[in-house]
Amino acid sequence: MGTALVYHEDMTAARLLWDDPECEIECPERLTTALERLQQRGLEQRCLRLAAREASEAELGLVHSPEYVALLQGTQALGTGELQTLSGQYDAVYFHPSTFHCARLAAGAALQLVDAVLAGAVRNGLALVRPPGHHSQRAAANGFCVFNNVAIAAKHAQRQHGLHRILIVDWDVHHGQGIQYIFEDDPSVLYFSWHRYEHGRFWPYLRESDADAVGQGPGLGFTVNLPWNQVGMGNADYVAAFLHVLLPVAFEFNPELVLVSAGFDSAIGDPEGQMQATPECFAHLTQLLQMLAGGRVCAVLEGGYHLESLSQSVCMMVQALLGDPAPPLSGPMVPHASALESIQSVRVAQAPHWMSLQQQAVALTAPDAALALPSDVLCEEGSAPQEETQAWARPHEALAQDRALTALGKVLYLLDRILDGQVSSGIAVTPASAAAATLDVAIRCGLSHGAQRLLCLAVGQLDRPPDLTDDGRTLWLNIGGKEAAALSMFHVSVPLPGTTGGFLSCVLALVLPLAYSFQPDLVLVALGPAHGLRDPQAALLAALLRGPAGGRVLVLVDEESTPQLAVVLARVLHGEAAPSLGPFSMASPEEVQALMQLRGQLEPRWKMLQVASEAGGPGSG
Ligand code: X5A
Ligand code: ZN
Repeated sequence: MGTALVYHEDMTAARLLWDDPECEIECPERLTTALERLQQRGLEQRCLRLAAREASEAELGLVHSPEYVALLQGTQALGTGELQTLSGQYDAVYFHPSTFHCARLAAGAALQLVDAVLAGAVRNGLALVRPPGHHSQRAAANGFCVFNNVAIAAKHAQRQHGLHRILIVDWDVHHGQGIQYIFEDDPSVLYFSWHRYEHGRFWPYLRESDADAVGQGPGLGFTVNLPWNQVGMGNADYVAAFLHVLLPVAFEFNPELVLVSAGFDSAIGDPEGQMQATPECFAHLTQLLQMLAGGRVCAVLEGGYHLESLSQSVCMMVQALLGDPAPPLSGPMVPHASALESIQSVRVAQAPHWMSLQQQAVALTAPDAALALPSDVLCEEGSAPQEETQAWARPHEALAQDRALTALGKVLYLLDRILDGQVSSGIAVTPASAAAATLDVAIRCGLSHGAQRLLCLAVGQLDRPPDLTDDGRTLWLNIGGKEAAALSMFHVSVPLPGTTGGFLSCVLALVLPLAYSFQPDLVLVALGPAHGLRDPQAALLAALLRGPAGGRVLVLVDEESTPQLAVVLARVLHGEAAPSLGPFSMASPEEVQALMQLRGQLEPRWKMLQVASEAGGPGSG
C-alpha cells in the first residue's frame, strides 16, 4: 500500500503584497522548491499524486464560525489597502485576493488525504499545502494560518469515518495553539506539540503553551505540550522527546489515525526555530510514528521557512512514508540538559493521566493511607503476597504485629518493583517499633531478589543487622552513630553533624564518594526513629544518592517523621530540585576531625574519597 502526495499548484498564488518582515517568509517558493526536490529525487513519482480539492463550507464549519468563513470569502474582492487593514486585525497574518481559494484548497487537501488513507487507497501520505493551519482558531486567523487544516481533517475523520481516537503530532517549531483550543476538552483527540518556548519569551508568548497545560474537563491529559526552553535542540533531543514522552503516551492512547502537523521550521537552518535537528531526523520521527495506528499517518505541511532545509526534510519524510530505511543520525546522541528538564516537566505534568509515564515516577507506600502527596507521585497500593511477607517477618519479633506486617508487605512489593525496573525509586513509611527489623528484611530481600551491591544508609539509631557479612555485597553506612568508626571497609559509622557545613561535607566528602566507589545497584536509605535529619537534609541526601545507583533509591521513613518529609522526598526522587538547607553554618572542629579520620581509614579501598593523586605531588604526604 502506497503513499499519497496531495498538492495543487493554485496554492502558490497567495503572496504578501506589502512590506512586512514578519510575514515575508511565508512565500510561494516554499511549495515549489519542496515539490521540485521531491521530483528530482524521484520521490514524487513513487507517490499516488492527488490534486487537492477545495473544502466545502460545511467542512470549514466543522471548526470555524460561519461569520469567519463569510469574512474570508469577502476578502476575494478586496483591494490591497483593505486587505492590509484587515490583516492588521490578526497577529502575524496577511491576506491576498487568492487567500480564500488557497486556504480552501489547503483544508481540502488534508481532507482528501484522510479520505484516501481511511478508504484504504494508500497507507499514508503528505499534503503539501499553504497557507498553513495550526495557529488558526474558530474565528481568527493567526501566524500565517487561515483555516485549521489538521483540525478540520480530524473532525472530518470523526464525523465521516466514525473514528474514536485521533493523535495529532505537531512537530512544527511553534505551538499550534489553534489545535489546542479546538480539542482541549476532547478526549478523543490527543494533541502533542513541542515548540520553541524560552520560558514564554517566544511567539506566540502564551502561558498555555507550557507543560502544565494538559487539557480541560474530560480532555485532561489529552493535550501534551513540550516546551523547548533553549534554541539549538537537535536530533538527540527530538528522539528523546519521542521516546520518553510522545510514544509512551501515544501507545497507551492507541490511536486509529495519526495526523502530523508537519512544520519543518523545527529543522536546522530555519530562521524561526533556530534548532539543530537535521533533515534525517524527520525520517526517524516519521518511522517512529508509523508504529502507531497501523501506519495510518497523514502529514500536512505547516511551517518551514529555510527553503533548502525545508525541501530536504520533506524528502526525508516522504522517503520514510514510502518505507525506505532512514539514514543514520549525525552528531552526538546526547540530549541537552535543558531538553531533559523539559521532558521531565512534561512527564511530571502528564503522569497523573498516563500509566505509561508513571512507571518511572516515584512510588510511595504507607501503612495507613492518608498522606498529602503531590499529584504527580504514584501512590503505590500493592503488597507482597501474605505468605511471602510472613516468611520474611518470621525471625523478627518486632514484625509480629499486624501493622508492622502490613507495612513490610508494602516495602517488599515496592522493592521488587524497583528491582525489576517498573519504578525507579520509592518511599515507604514504617512503624517506629519495626524500623530496624524492616530494614533488615529489606536488605536480605534486596540481595536475594537481584541486587548485586546494596548501599544501606541508616540514619539515626539503627543497629546493623548482626549477621550481615562483609562479603562486599552490602556497604553499611550509619549516620548518627556515637562515634566515627570504620569497623571494616563495609561497615562505617559517623556521628550526625549538627551544622549545615558539617552535614554537607559528610555527604559530599564521605557518603557520595563511598557510594560512587561502591557502585551499588540499589540504595536503601533508612530514616530511623529520632533520626535527627531536618526535612531538607533528608531530601538532599536522597536526591544525591539517585546518582550512583541509576536512580534506584528506596527510602524507609519512620512514621513519626513530619508528614511533609514524605512529600519532599517524593519530589526530589522525582527529579525536582532539593529544598534549601537554610543558612550555612561552619562545620565544627569535631566534625572535621571525625571526617578526616574516616577518610584516612577508608581511602585505600574507596578511591573516590581521594582528593589528591596517590603518586604524591605538591602538598601530599
Ligand atoms: C505556521 C507557522 C509561524 C508564525 C510566526 C509569526 N507560523 N512570528 O510556522
Ligand atoms: Zn511554525
